[in-house]
Amino acid sequence: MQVKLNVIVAASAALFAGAVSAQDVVVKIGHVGPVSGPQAHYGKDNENGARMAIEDLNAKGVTIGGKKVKLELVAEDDAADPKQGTAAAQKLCDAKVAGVVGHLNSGTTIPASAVYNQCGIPHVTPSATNPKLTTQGFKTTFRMLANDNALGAGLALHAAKNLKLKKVAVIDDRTAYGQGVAEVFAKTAKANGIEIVDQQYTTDKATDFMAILTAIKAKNPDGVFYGGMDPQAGPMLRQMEQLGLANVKFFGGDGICTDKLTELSGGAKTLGNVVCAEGGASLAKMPGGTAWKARYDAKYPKQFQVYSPYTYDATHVLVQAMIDAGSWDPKVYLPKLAAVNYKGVTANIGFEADGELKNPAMTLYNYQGGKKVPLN
Ligand code: ABU
Repeated sequence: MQVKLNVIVAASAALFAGAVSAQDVVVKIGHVGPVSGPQAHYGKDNENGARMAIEDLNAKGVTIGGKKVKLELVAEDDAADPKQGTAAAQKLCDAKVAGVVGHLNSGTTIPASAVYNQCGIPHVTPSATNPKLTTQGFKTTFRMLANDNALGAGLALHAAKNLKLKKVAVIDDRTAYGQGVAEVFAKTAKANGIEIVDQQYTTDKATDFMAILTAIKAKNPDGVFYGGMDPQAGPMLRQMEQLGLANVKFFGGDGICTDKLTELSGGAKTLGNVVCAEGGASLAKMPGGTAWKARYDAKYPKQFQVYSPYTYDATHVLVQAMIDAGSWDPKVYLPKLAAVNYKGVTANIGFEADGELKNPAMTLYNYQGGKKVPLN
Protein backbone atom coordinates (compact mmCIF):
# COMPACT_ATOMS: atom_id res chain seq x y z
CA MET A 1 0.00 0.00 0.00
CA GLN A 2 2.84 2.38 0.84
CA VAL A 3 4.22 2.14 -2.68
CA LYS A 4 0.82 3.25 -3.94
CA LEU A 5 0.82 6.22 -1.58
CA ASN A 6 3.92 8.22 -1.90
CA VAL A 7 7.04 6.31 -2.53
CA ILE A 8 9.10 6.09 -5.63
CA VAL A 9 11.72 3.36 -5.73
CA ALA A 10 14.63 5.55 -6.54
CA ALA A 11 16.43 3.43 -9.07
CA SER A 12 15.64 5.85 -11.90
CA ALA A 13 16.38 8.91 -9.76
CA ALA A 14 19.77 7.43 -8.99
CA LEU A 15 20.68 7.68 -12.67
CA PHE A 16 20.41 11.48 -12.34
CA ALA A 17 21.49 11.99 -8.73
CA GLY A 18 24.32 9.69 -7.88
CA ALA A 19 23.78 10.26 -4.14
CA VAL A 20 20.70 8.05 -4.00
CA SER A 21 21.23 4.32 -3.85
CA ALA A 22 18.96 1.90 -5.68
CA GLN A 23 17.69 0.66 -2.30
CA ASP A 24 16.61 4.10 -1.06
CA VAL A 25 13.02 5.16 -1.33
CA VAL A 26 11.92 8.74 -1.90
CA VAL A 27 9.37 10.24 0.46
CA LYS A 28 7.87 13.44 -0.88
CA ILE A 29 6.90 16.38 1.33
CA GLY A 30 4.95 19.29 -0.13
CA HIS A 31 5.41 22.97 0.62
CA VAL A 32 3.00 25.69 -0.49
CA GLY A 33 3.25 29.46 -0.15
CA PRO A 34 3.27 32.54 -2.37
CA VAL A 35 6.61 32.56 -4.18
CA SER A 36 5.30 34.97 -6.80
CA GLY A 37 3.51 38.30 -6.43
CA PRO A 38 3.76 40.95 -3.71
CA GLN A 39 4.09 38.37 -0.92
CA ALA A 40 6.86 36.36 -2.60
CA HIS A 41 9.42 37.36 0.06
CA TYR A 42 7.36 35.60 2.74
CA GLY A 43 6.85 32.53 0.53
CA LYS A 44 10.53 32.21 -0.36
CA ASP A 45 11.52 32.51 3.30
CA ASN A 46 9.02 29.78 4.21
CA GLU A 47 10.18 27.51 1.40
CA ASN A 48 13.82 28.07 2.42
CA GLY A 49 13.04 26.85 5.94
CA ALA A 50 11.41 23.65 4.66
CA ARG A 51 14.24 23.05 2.17
CA MET A 52 16.86 23.55 4.87
CA ALA A 53 15.08 20.97 7.04
CA ILE A 54 14.97 18.45 4.19
CA GLU A 55 18.69 18.97 3.48
CA ASP A 56 19.59 18.62 7.17
CA LEU A 57 17.52 15.45 7.54
CA ASN A 58 18.94 13.88 4.37
CA ALA A 59 22.49 14.75 5.46
CA LYS A 60 21.88 13.09 8.83
CA GLY A 61 20.13 10.09 7.27
CA VAL A 62 16.51 9.12 7.85
CA THR A 63 15.29 5.57 8.42
CA ILE A 64 11.57 4.90 8.53
CA GLY A 65 10.25 1.41 9.28
CA GLY A 66 13.71 -0.06 8.71
CA LYS A 67 14.08 1.57 5.27
CA LYS A 68 16.58 4.27 4.49
CA VAL A 69 14.65 7.07 2.82
CA LYS A 70 15.54 10.16 0.84
CA LEU A 71 13.24 13.12 1.50
CA GLU A 72 12.24 15.27 -1.44
CA LEU A 73 10.57 18.69 -1.30
CA VAL A 74 7.75 19.31 -3.77
CA ALA A 75 7.34 23.09 -3.74
CA GLU A 76 4.21 24.78 -5.09
CA ASP A 77 3.28 28.44 -5.52
CA ASP A 78 -0.21 29.64 -4.58
CA ALA A 79 0.53 33.37 -5.03
CA ALA A 80 -1.53 34.01 -1.83
CA ASP A 81 -4.66 33.38 -3.91
CA PRO A 82 -7.37 31.08 -2.47
CA LYS A 83 -8.17 29.47 -5.87
CA GLN A 84 -4.52 28.80 -6.63
CA GLY A 85 -4.21 27.48 -3.08
CA THR A 86 -6.82 24.77 -3.57
CA ALA A 87 -5.37 23.93 -7.01
CA ALA A 88 -1.91 23.50 -5.43
CA ALA A 89 -3.38 21.35 -2.65
CA GLN A 90 -5.09 19.08 -5.18
CA LYS A 91 -1.83 18.82 -7.14
CA LEU A 92 -0.01 17.66 -4.00
CA CYS A 93 -2.77 15.14 -3.24
CA ASP A 94 -2.46 13.82 -6.80
CA ALA A 95 1.34 13.62 -6.42
CA LYS A 96 0.75 11.52 -3.28
CA VAL A 97 3.06 13.52 -1.06
CA ALA A 98 3.30 12.11 2.45
CA GLY A 99 2.58 15.45 4.13
CA VAL A 100 2.47 19.19 3.47
CA VAL A 101 4.05 22.22 5.12
CA GLY A 102 1.66 25.07 4.40
CA HIS A 103 0.00 27.10 3.37
CA LEU A 104 1.27 30.53 4.34
CA ASN A 105 -1.92 32.64 4.24
CA SER A 106 -5.12 31.97 6.15
CA GLY A 107 -7.07 32.80 2.97
CA THR A 108 -5.36 29.92 1.13
CA THR A 109 -4.87 27.52 4.06
CA ILE A 110 -8.54 27.37 5.13
CA PRO A 111 -9.90 26.22 1.73
CA ALA A 112 -6.83 24.01 1.10
CA SER A 113 -7.36 22.29 4.47
CA ALA A 114 -10.62 20.80 3.13
CA VAL A 115 -8.74 19.36 0.13
CA TYR A 116 -6.09 17.75 2.39
CA ASN A 117 -8.80 16.43 4.69
CA GLN A 118 -10.56 14.86 1.72
CA CYS A 119 -7.41 13.13 0.44
CA GLY A 120 -6.21 12.24 3.95
CA ILE A 121 -2.87 14.08 3.86
CA PRO A 122 -1.72 15.96 6.98
CA HIS A 123 -0.70 19.59 6.58
CA VAL A 124 1.07 21.77 9.12
CA THR A 125 0.77 25.52 8.65
CA PRO A 126 3.75 27.56 9.85
CA SER A 127 1.99 30.91 9.56
CA ALA A 128 -1.77 30.93 8.86
CA THR A 129 -3.24 32.37 12.06
CA ASN A 130 -7.00 32.71 11.51
CA PRO A 131 -8.64 30.76 14.38
CA LYS A 132 -11.30 29.26 12.06
CA LEU A 133 -8.70 26.92 10.55
CA THR A 134 -8.78 24.55 13.51
CA THR A 135 -12.52 24.76 14.20
CA GLN A 136 -13.48 22.73 11.12
CA GLY A 137 -12.97 19.35 12.77
CA PHE A 138 -10.26 18.25 10.31
CA LYS A 139 -7.91 15.72 11.90
CA THR A 140 -5.34 16.47 9.16
CA THR A 141 -4.79 20.15 10.13
CA PHE A 142 -2.07 21.42 12.49
CA ARG A 143 -0.73 24.89 13.33
CA MET A 144 2.78 25.77 14.56
CA LEU A 145 2.11 29.09 16.31
CA ALA A 146 -0.44 31.11 18.29
CA ASN A 147 -3.54 32.22 16.41
CA ASP A 148 -5.11 35.66 15.91
CA ASN A 149 -7.17 35.42 19.09
CA ALA A 150 -3.87 35.75 20.95
CA LEU A 151 -2.28 38.29 18.57
CA GLY A 152 -5.26 40.67 18.24
CA ALA A 153 -6.03 40.56 21.96
CA GLY A 154 -2.37 40.93 22.99
CA LEU A 155 -1.97 44.06 20.86
CA ALA A 156 -5.24 45.57 22.11
CA LEU A 157 -4.28 44.97 25.75
CA HIS A 158 -0.87 46.54 25.12
CA ALA A 159 -2.54 49.58 23.53
CA ALA A 160 -5.02 49.96 26.42
CA LYS A 161 -3.00 49.00 29.48
CA ASN A 162 0.60 49.93 28.65
CA LEU A 163 0.26 52.74 26.11
CA LYS A 164 -3.03 54.05 27.60
CA LEU A 165 -4.45 54.85 24.17
CA LYS A 166 -8.04 56.12 24.01
CA LYS A 167 -8.93 56.41 20.31
CA VAL A 168 -7.86 53.92 17.64
CA ALA A 169 -8.85 53.54 13.98
CA VAL A 170 -8.94 50.07 12.39
CA ILE A 171 -8.11 49.16 8.79
CA ASP A 172 -8.13 45.68 7.26
CA ASP A 173 -7.44 44.18 3.86
CA ARG A 174 -10.61 42.00 3.80
CA THR A 175 -8.59 38.76 3.66
CA ALA A 176 -9.32 35.93 6.11
CA TYR A 177 -6.27 36.95 8.13
CA GLY A 178 -6.61 40.74 7.96
CA GLN A 179 -10.31 40.84 8.72
CA GLY A 180 -10.06 38.24 11.48
CA VAL A 181 -7.18 39.78 13.39
CA ALA A 182 -8.73 43.27 13.09
CA GLU A 183 -12.03 41.99 14.53
CA VAL A 184 -10.29 40.47 17.55
CA PHE A 185 -8.26 43.65 18.09
CA ALA A 186 -11.33 45.91 17.88
CA LYS A 187 -13.43 43.72 20.21
CA THR A 188 -10.71 43.51 22.87
CA ALA A 189 -9.81 47.18 22.53
CA LYS A 190 -13.45 48.22 23.07
CA ALA A 191 -13.75 45.90 26.08
CA ASN A 192 -10.71 47.65 27.56
CA GLY A 193 -11.95 51.23 27.17
CA ILE A 194 -10.57 52.16 23.72
CA GLU A 195 -12.97 53.91 21.34
CA ILE A 196 -12.79 52.62 17.75
CA VAL A 197 -13.13 55.98 16.01
CA ASP A 198 -13.10 54.70 12.42
CA GLN A 199 -13.09 51.44 10.47
CA GLN A 200 -11.71 51.41 6.92
CA TYR A 201 -11.09 48.70 4.34
CA THR A 202 -8.54 48.06 1.63
CA THR A 203 -7.22 45.01 -0.28
CA ASP A 204 -4.07 42.93 -0.32
CA LYS A 205 -3.23 44.46 -3.74
CA ALA A 206 -3.62 48.18 -2.87
CA THR A 207 -0.74 50.64 -2.56
CA ASP A 208 -2.57 54.00 -2.27
CA PHE A 209 -4.16 54.63 1.13
CA MET A 210 -4.38 58.44 1.03
CA ALA A 211 -8.19 58.52 0.95
CA ILE A 212 -8.74 56.19 3.91
CA LEU A 213 -5.90 57.76 5.91
CA THR A 214 -7.32 61.24 5.28
CA ALA A 215 -10.70 60.05 6.59
CA ILE A 216 -8.96 58.55 9.64
CA LYS A 217 -6.95 61.73 10.27
CA ALA A 218 -10.20 63.67 10.62
CA LYS A 219 -11.10 61.44 13.60
CA ASN A 220 -7.87 62.36 15.40
CA PRO A 221 -6.88 58.86 16.61
CA ASP A 222 -3.86 58.14 18.76
CA GLY A 223 -3.43 54.73 17.15
CA VAL A 224 -4.15 52.82 13.91
CA PHE A 225 -4.48 49.05 13.75
CA TYR A 226 -3.82 47.43 10.37
CA GLY A 227 -4.97 43.87 9.65
CA GLY A 228 -2.92 42.81 6.63
CA MET A 229 0.56 42.21 5.27
CA ASP A 230 3.71 44.30 4.76
CA PRO A 231 3.26 45.18 1.02
CA GLN A 232 0.41 47.42 2.25
CA ALA A 233 1.74 48.34 5.72
CA GLY A 234 5.00 49.74 4.29
CA PRO A 235 3.42 52.28 1.90
CA MET A 236 0.74 53.01 4.53
CA LEU A 237 3.46 54.11 6.97
CA ARG A 238 5.00 56.37 4.30
CA GLN A 239 1.63 57.92 3.51
CA MET A 240 0.86 58.43 7.22
CA GLU A 241 4.05 60.45 7.47
CA GLN A 242 3.10 62.48 4.39
CA LEU A 243 -0.29 63.26 5.94
CA GLY A 244 1.23 64.38 9.23
CA LEU A 245 0.11 61.31 11.21
CA ALA A 246 3.63 61.24 12.61
CA ASN A 247 2.82 60.57 16.26
CA VAL A 248 0.13 57.95 15.77
CA LYS A 249 0.93 54.42 17.01
CA PHE A 250 0.61 51.73 14.34
CA PHE A 251 -0.37 48.19 15.35
CA GLY A 252 -0.45 44.97 13.35
CA GLY A 253 -0.18 41.21 13.71
CA ASP A 254 2.57 38.89 12.47
CA GLY A 255 1.72 39.76 8.85
CA ILE A 256 3.43 43.14 9.16
CA CYS A 257 6.13 41.97 11.57
CA THR A 258 8.83 41.36 8.95
CA ASP A 259 12.38 42.46 8.29
CA LYS A 260 11.10 43.68 4.89
CA LEU A 261 8.81 46.28 6.55
CA THR A 262 11.85 48.51 7.10
CA GLU A 263 12.58 48.56 3.35
CA LEU A 264 8.92 48.89 2.33
CA SER A 265 8.34 51.85 4.63
CA GLY A 266 11.14 53.63 2.73
CA GLY A 267 12.76 55.47 5.64
CA ALA A 268 9.49 56.85 7.04
CA LYS A 269 9.89 57.87 10.68
CA THR A 270 6.48 56.31 11.35
CA LEU A 271 8.22 52.90 11.32
CA GLY A 272 9.25 53.84 14.85
CA ASN A 273 5.54 53.93 15.84
CA VAL A 274 4.95 50.28 14.89
CA VAL A 275 4.07 47.63 17.46
CA CYS A 276 3.50 44.17 16.00
CA ALA A 277 2.85 40.72 17.46
CA GLU A 278 4.07 37.25 16.54
CA GLY A 279 2.65 33.98 17.74
CA GLY A 280 5.87 32.50 19.06
CA ALA A 281 8.97 33.33 21.09
CA SER A 282 11.59 35.76 19.79
CA LEU A 283 14.55 34.07 18.06
CA ALA A 284 16.70 34.74 21.13
CA LYS A 285 14.19 32.96 23.38
CA MET A 286 13.49 30.01 21.07
CA PRO A 287 15.28 26.83 22.23
CA GLY A 288 17.48 26.77 19.12
CA GLY A 289 16.72 30.13 17.53
CA THR A 290 20.05 31.95 17.59
CA ALA A 291 22.20 29.13 16.22
CA TRP A 292 19.56 28.21 13.64
CA LYS A 293 19.26 31.83 12.42
CA ALA A 294 23.04 32.06 11.93
CA ARG A 295 22.95 28.92 9.75
CA TYR A 296 19.90 30.21 7.84
CA ASP A 297 21.53 33.59 7.14
CA ALA A 298 24.69 31.88 5.86
CA LYS A 299 22.62 29.73 3.50
CA TYR A 300 20.02 32.32 2.43
CA PRO A 301 21.56 35.79 2.99
CA LYS A 302 19.06 38.66 3.50
CA GLN A 303 16.03 36.43 2.92
CA PHE A 304 14.82 35.96 6.50
CA GLN A 305 11.34 37.34 7.18
CA VAL A 306 9.27 35.69 9.92
CA TYR A 307 8.17 32.10 9.55
CA SER A 308 11.11 30.05 8.23
CA PRO A 309 11.96 28.63 11.69
CA TYR A 310 8.39 27.33 11.79
CA THR A 311 8.56 25.70 8.33
CA TYR A 312 11.86 24.14 9.42
CA ASP A 313 10.23 22.69 12.53
CA ALA A 314 7.01 21.72 10.70
CA THR A 315 9.06 19.60 8.28
CA HIS A 316 10.87 17.92 11.17
CA VAL A 317 7.63 17.28 13.02
CA LEU A 318 6.12 15.50 9.98
CA VAL A 319 9.22 13.34 9.58
CA GLN A 320 9.42 12.62 13.33
CA ALA A 321 5.84 11.33 13.23
CA MET A 322 6.73 9.07 10.28
CA ILE A 323 9.77 7.75 12.18
CA ASP A 324 7.64 7.18 15.30
CA ALA A 325 5.04 5.30 13.23
CA GLY A 326 7.58 3.39 11.14
CA SER A 327 5.65 4.48 8.06
CA TRP A 328 5.13 7.43 5.76
CA ASP A 329 1.60 6.29 4.95
CA PRO A 330 -0.53 9.24 6.20
CA LYS A 331 -3.19 6.91 7.58
CA VAL A 332 -0.53 5.16 9.69
CA TYR A 333 1.54 8.12 10.88
CA LEU A 334 -1.28 10.67 11.43
CA PRO A 335 -1.99 9.48 15.03
CA LYS A 336 1.73 9.87 15.80
CA LEU A 337 1.66 13.41 14.43
CA ALA A 338 -1.34 14.26 16.63
CA ALA A 339 0.60 12.92 19.64
CA VAL A 340 4.05 14.23 18.65
CA ASN A 341 6.43 15.54 21.27
CA TYR A 342 9.33 17.13 19.41
CA LYS A 343 12.07 19.46 20.66
CA GLY A 344 12.23 21.97 17.83
CA VAL A 345 14.15 25.12 17.05
CA THR A 346 11.05 27.22 17.83
CA ALA A 347 9.60 25.36 20.83
CA ASN A 348 8.85 21.97 22.32
CA ILE A 349 6.14 20.98 19.89
CA GLY A 350 2.97 19.08 20.64
CA PHE A 351 -0.59 19.62 19.42
CA GLU A 352 -3.99 20.02 21.08
CA ALA A 353 -6.82 17.76 19.90
CA ASP A 354 -7.97 20.43 17.40
CA GLY A 355 -4.49 20.79 15.86
CA GLU A 356 -3.48 24.02 17.64
CA LEU A 357 0.02 24.18 19.12
CA LYS A 358 0.15 23.43 22.86
CA ASN A 359 1.19 26.43 25.00
CA PRO A 360 2.15 28.87 22.22
CA ALA A 361 4.20 31.93 23.12
CA MET A 362 3.50 35.45 21.89
CA THR A 363 5.99 38.27 21.39
CA LEU A 364 5.45 41.98 20.79
CA TYR A 365 8.01 43.91 18.75
CA ASN A 366 8.80 47.45 17.77
CA TYR A 367 11.33 48.86 15.29
CA GLN A 368 14.34 50.71 16.63
CA GLY A 369 16.74 52.25 14.11
CA GLY A 370 15.03 50.18 11.40
CA LYS A 371 15.59 46.89 13.27
CA LYS A 372 12.83 44.73 14.70
CA VAL A 373 13.29 44.44 18.48
CA PRO A 374 11.32 42.18 20.87
CA LEU A 375 9.54 43.95 23.73
CA ASN A 376 9.06 40.85 25.89
N1 ABU B 1 -0.50 35.21 10.06
C1 ABU B 1 -0.34 36.27 9.15
C2 ABU B 1 0.02 35.86 7.77
C3 ABU B 1 -0.57 34.65 7.28
C4 ABU B 1 -2.06 34.59 7.41
O1 ABU B 1 -2.55 34.14 8.44
O2 ABU B 1 -2.75 34.93 6.44
